Amino acid sequence: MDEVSNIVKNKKICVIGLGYIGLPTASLLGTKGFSVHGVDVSQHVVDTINEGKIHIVEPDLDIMVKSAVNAGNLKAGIEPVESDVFIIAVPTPFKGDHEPDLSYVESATEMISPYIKPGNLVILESTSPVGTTDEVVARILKENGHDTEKEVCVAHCPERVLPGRILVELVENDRIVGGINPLSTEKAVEFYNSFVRGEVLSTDSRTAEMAKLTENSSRDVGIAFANELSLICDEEGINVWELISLANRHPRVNILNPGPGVGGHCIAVDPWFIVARSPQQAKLIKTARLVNDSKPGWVIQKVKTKAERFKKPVIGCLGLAFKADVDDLRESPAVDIVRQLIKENVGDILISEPNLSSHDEFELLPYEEVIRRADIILLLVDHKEYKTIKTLELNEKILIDTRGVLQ
Ligand code: SAJ
Repeated sequence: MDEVSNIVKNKKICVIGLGYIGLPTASLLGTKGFSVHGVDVSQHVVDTINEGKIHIVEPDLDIMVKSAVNAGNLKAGIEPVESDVFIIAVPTPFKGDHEPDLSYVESATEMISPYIKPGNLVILESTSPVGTTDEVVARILKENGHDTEKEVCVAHCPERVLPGRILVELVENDRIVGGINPLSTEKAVEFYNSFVRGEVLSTDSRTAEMAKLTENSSRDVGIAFANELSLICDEEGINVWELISLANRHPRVNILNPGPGVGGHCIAVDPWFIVARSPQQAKLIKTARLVNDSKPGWVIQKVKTKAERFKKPVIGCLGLAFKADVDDLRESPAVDIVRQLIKENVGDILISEPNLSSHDEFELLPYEEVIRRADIILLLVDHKEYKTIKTLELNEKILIDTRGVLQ
């Protein structure tokens, strides 16, 4: 690895998109001695980073950004600069009827195109439908006059980091690297080997794209199974948490946890990229998405049924984030549930989210106050703070625990 590091050290890296993947990647590379230029469309994001500060919450990211900026190895701007390696880390959401929206990938590719020279390596890290690296990124570069057969290498290396553990996983996780041709694969593998401690596995770009979608679909299908079990157990009067912990004592069974639905910008999105291209074949993957997407509606119905017992019910909602111990509300089922309860005027809604100090839309209260004042306690996220709540404190209150924290 040292030999490879020497080859790529001092190279210039341009990272497009300074969000949850781009910023940690840019700052990590900066602290490894690369000269990194980060690009973001938001002037606020650019200014924040150039001050050595961060605009997202992720453990230790502030320290890493500060150290890369202070060392002079990380600068941000709204335009790219000439570099040796270009990393595209922009969002790939879906639009309309769950069709992939590749407009950010397209505009990022157009944006870097004037700065690309022979010998450069372009890497797409954004999670993408099969074919994107070749049919979108390489195609646009070719249309702009670049020779992607021999002179400019293009590869996909999907990010696989878990929010909350991004900086650890960026270095420790194995990476899958797939080029649009063998030379591109070789160059991209060499690059990742210079800063990744995990194994760098090589394949072609289409398999790399499908591998990432497969990982997240596999988790989505697993969670859908757990969520379906929770509905069955509710009908049967069985505690699903006890059931799963018993079933998981089998040496070859490992059931995931039910919850109020699947959130975040990855697992609730990526399986649709497979369904969009293979609608006839991807039956199980699509059904899992529908099962998980229907869970918030089921939780809302549960709350409404319990609320009927009260004249003016006070409903205490614990948690807004899409999962435990993060401040990220993107695609959060908890937010959808709270919003709907307010919209339908189901009762007085009190909300706690210990990872946020305030929120534009919701008034946030300390969770102790929410518990004290509520008739119905709706636990939506398994934040560590809530795990310290003693069930005795809940007295006669009605508990709807979607995460099995207070069982
Ligand atoms: N969830 C459950 N039950 C579980 C596990 C998760 O309901 O047993 C819910 C969570 O509460 C959350 C959602 O699923 O709402 C997703 O959370 P997560 O922790 O499973 O995953 P993400 O979205 O934070 O990160 C995933 C990771 N993928 C896999 O574990 C296969 C991560 O490695 C990827 O890099 C990331 O997606 C991504 O960016 O694609």
